[in-house]
Amino acid sequence: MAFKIDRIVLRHVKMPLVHFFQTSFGRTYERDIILVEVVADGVSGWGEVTAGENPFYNEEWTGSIWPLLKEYIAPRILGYEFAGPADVAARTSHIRGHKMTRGGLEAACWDLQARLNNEPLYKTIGGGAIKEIACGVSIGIQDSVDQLLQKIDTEVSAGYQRIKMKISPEWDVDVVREVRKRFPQIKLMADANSAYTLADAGRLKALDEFYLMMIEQPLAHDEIIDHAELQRQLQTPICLDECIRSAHQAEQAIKMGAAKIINIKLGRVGGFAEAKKVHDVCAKAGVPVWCGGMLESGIGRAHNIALSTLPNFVLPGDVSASKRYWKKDIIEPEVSVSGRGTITVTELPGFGYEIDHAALKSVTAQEEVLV
Ligand code: OSB
Ligand code: MG
Repeated sequence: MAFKIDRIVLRHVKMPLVHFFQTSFGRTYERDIILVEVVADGVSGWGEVTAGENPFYNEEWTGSIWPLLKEYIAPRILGYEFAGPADVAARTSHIRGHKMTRGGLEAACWDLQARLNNEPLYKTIGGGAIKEIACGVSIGIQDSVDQLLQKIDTEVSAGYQRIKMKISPEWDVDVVREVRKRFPQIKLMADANSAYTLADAGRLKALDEFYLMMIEQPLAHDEIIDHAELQRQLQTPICLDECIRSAHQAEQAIKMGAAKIINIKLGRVGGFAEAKKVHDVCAKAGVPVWCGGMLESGIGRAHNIALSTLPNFVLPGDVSASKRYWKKDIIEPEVSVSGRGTITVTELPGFGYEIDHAALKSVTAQEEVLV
């Protein structure tokens, strides 16, 4: 069904995390998130821009999103007659980078289409092969090893199917050794967020002894060639996150032997249309994928759930329960995870949850309507 967007509402929401989250590039206590609402014929679609508070994961940050949406993206979207959401990304493809911002708008258009069709978003994107999503958790760098062990214990007891721990040169081999000693059986992986270079290959090789499921993005955010070289030296499979911003890059990385597994993040690749292409390229090459997370509010989380219903999402993702992040999420009900570490996909139209407008209002710092 074709649509024409006559209004875009931007919201800046501030949501304190239940517990700080630390990666190799920094610590976050409170999320500053930009939400995008697109309105056509009185029906709203919702999206979330998944960029962080600082330009450290990629070039985007909370402050770059609003001006880009207002000055460059909205004028290309408002009033344009779209045959469908698959055509939205092309309207902003002349903009370099900033795929999370462009992708937040694109994802909102898919949600809009789902609501116009009165069907669940997973159906609109062509998903639905998986109805119960396998969940893992991502655990940040802690102040002490004891604190990390305690957190892992909590999440394993809750039923989560795999544990991802963040590593950095100050928090790696010795810490992973302690985790393995205490939890010899769990599915465990490590995410370095680009904290190493090829000169650290020996140090990374020391992780082989801990039979990790994978090591995620050890080297630079834009360095596929070095990852291929590193993979030749490691037994542990390399999973790429930051490096993969398009299906073409996924194809190249796989061909070069730079990745045996790929983490798909909806925002990082610019939305559902490209995420589906990345998924398909990987499926064709026999490379398993899983859904990454960016500490999303319920809106981005619900989009991730829809994405995770595509058939090649065969590994547990970083999509976990709302309560691990928020005292109160902005959707109703919150995303909850079963005792066997799964999320059941809902059949409600759109992304499958209601916006909790009172909760949303209470965390909104700024709002602007673009027409
Ligand atoms: O690399 O996957 C990452 C959070 C912020 C930035 C980058 C990453 C992450 C996570 C968190 O690992 C995943 C989540 O729980 O949302
Ligand atoms: Mg990562």
